[in-house]
Amino acid sequence: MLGSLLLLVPLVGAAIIGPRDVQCPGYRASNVKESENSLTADLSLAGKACNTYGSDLQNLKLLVEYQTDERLHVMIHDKDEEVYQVPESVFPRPENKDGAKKSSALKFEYKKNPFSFKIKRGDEVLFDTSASDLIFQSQYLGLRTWLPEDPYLYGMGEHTDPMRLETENYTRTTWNRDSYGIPSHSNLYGDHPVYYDHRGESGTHAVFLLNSNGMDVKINKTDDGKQYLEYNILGGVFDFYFLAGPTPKEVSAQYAEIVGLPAMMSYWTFGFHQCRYGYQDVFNVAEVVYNYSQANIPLETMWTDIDYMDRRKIFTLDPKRFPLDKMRQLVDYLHDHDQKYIVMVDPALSVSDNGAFNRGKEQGTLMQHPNGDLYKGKSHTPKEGYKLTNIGVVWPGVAAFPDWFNPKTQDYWNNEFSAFFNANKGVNIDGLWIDMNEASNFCPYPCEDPAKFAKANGNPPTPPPVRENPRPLPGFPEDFQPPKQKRGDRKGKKLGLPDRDLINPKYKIANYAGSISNKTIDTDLIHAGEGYAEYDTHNLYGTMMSTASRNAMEKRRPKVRPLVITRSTFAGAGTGVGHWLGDNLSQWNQYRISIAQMLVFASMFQVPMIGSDVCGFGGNTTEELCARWASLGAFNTFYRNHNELGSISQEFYRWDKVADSAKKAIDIRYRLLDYTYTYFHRQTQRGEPFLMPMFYLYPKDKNTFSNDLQFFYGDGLLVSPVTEEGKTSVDAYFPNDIFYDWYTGRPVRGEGKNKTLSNIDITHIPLHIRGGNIIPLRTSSAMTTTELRKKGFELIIAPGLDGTATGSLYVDDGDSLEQKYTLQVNFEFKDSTLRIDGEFNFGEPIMLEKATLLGQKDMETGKRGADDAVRFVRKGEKMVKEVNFALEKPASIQFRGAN
Ligand code: MIG
Repeated sequence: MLGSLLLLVPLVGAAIIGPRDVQCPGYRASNVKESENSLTADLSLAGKACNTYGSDLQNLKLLVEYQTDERLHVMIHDKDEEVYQVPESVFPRPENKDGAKKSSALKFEYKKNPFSFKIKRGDEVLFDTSASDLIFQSQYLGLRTWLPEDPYLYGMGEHTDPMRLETENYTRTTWNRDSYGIPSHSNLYGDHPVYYDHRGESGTHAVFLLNSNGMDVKINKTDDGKQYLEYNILGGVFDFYFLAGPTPKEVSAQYAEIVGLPAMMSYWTFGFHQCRYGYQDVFNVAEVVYNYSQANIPLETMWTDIDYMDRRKIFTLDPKRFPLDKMRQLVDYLHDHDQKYIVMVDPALSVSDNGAFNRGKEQGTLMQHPNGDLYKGKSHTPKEGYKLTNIGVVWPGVAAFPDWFNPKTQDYWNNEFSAFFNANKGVNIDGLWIDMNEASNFCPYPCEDPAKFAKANGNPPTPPPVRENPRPLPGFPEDFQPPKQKRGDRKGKKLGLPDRDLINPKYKIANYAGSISNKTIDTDLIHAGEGYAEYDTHNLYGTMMSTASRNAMEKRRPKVRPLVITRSTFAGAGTGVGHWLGDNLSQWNQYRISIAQMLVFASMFQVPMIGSDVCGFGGNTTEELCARWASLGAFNTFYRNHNELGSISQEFYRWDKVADSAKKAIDIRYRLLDYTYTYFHRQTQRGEPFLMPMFYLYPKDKNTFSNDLQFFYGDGLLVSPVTEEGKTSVDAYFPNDIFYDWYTGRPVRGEGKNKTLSNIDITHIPLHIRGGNIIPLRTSSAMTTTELRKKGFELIIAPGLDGTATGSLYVDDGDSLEQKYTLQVNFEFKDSTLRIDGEFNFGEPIMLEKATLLGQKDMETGKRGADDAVRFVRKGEKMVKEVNFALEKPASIQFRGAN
């Protein structure tokens, strides 16, 4: 009894100390200057420093910019700009456009003493920092905003909690972490410090805090019941972007303006992918490819995990199990059959490898501690005087990590890729899978730490940073002038304050892995280049590896869109790569939560290429779970079956029912592939999301706000999977609107209530077309996407309650970064007439063979159209075609390109 009480003491002591719980003086605003589109002020500490988690900074600056009429930028930073800021090289800042205070949808209001501010949209207060005094310390930032009662908040990833965030006693920590089993209420692989706040009738907005430091965002109520959200951050500055919405779709698009529009993906990447950890040799891999073709299940891409490496060393092949000549034959085989191949690359380099590791060592592209030691441990004696900077133990044993901040690392990485993945001599991969880039380190902290010792002794002293000219020198040449600053009077280098405890900051974020250096790279490591600390940039490691890898892939195949699937991400990752949701388990709750995860990444974080390990990664799946997941996965943009070493095999052909489910779902997915491609492409152009939670399309219908088990696959399709084990029915919500059953075409009038859909065996997934949409489809599916592209098109016209419908179709060559020929057409159905309008600028003829109008009394004779061929002229000539559905004729319309 006594023992357990004693144990509780330190826990209570460490718990929940936020900006409200410590008496800090806050700041006072002075020297306020306002212009049409900005406001600046000085903030000075309004009393005696409280120095709770480091020392309070005396002087801060406030910068408010009306960047667009929907985007307000509010920044609070140290006067000298020494405090770390996310480097522009990793996260380019959005352009400050022509927003103005007068026309802005958002208003900034402030109080001078103690300083606090409010963000308003009309009369609606969106953000109000008067909830606490502002704290800005060397190793802690604290700020709390009031929120309305019972708020609907989303985002703040990566996590596996319900899509709508909990509002009491809830902490979201961001600190990228290798997180096997993806437990709920823990920090996972990526960092996306943005939350969406949906307020129904009054609209949606988002708050993005551009900060890469570790943080706890706490959502809770005060003792007297007032709702708040609170930031507790280990460093950096307050760099807020407020996005006005007011619709959820608009907020997503506004967020894309900040983090960047997502990358377009090749047509084939939407095909089905098969992977597992534990294919023991190249034969095993070939066998799986063969089995898929025998089972008549389309397999677009085969993957190989770290199994192919020589004792887990990157850029090597196991000479016995995955010998080069056989690997090349395997890849040739796949390519001959219009299939693709992908392998994994980890960041860590084995120190016992004399290939890539040695080259990195020679080129100095591996991480080093400030004293130049690559090895830190007594047991790892530096070889021949070479001081290896290396931190950990990963798969290949003792390992070093590339330093992405080093300007030489990109070349190093490019060269490794072009040699190992050489099309003529190496493994000619089509896409890339990167893992362990949080970065993950198996060796717990302190993994042995000579750096600490050296630091204590001041050996060697760190040289002062290289200076840029700190002030203007009138009359001197340009090179002597300080670099031009876009905003404010930026003096410092924004590299981070000196004399911080980079290992054990006083404020402890709720990192699931314990101390911030545990199971990752030591946070006191100083990067090459500018000299950023890992403490500040930890959350950027995975995304920097992503960029370097995408660049390296582009180098070896300069014309095509690279596919890189990464585990660790930061805000903006979608501009270059896709993400899989990591090491889930073959369990029903993880099947369910994968929907929320996918939706949040795709719509709110702008990482639209997204999917979970279908059938589950860890543990053993079951026939039922795998069958259900095979069809759910078909409605993830990234659709891959993946499994852990040691688990039972789970390729779709292992069970008849699973094979049936997969075949049916892939058939639908492939027929819809150009619909997917069209709207995915739209997201890459405009930021308008493709995969969406229900409330995105029904933002005023409260019943949709927390629904994270159904979702929209584009504007036109509602997916309502069965989500409970042992069930063949699902209570699906249908908003007040008209829907049509995908399989029968029968109208389903939504009434703002649940409907029970029943008799759904495990090979089936409920799917409804949303009225108001015209869906372009291939007339039939195929075994590969290459074959699929040869099929013609048909349209399904699903009139909305007002009798009209719209849709579009985008077609390009499917693979090139630069497109010469594209087809972009819009469809509109109104007054019994289908109008086709757009640009036909495409090399090959595209056939529109059929159009089906839903909602007719007799569905069979409901197929109407015109048999006159529609000819489209090449080279961007405008085309317009009207098809009268009053004609009682079977439809056959042809888009013909060339003559
Ligand atoms: O420590 O490469 O999330 O997909 O199969 C585990 C082996 C390393 C973790 C990845 C998983 C992959 C596995 N990797």
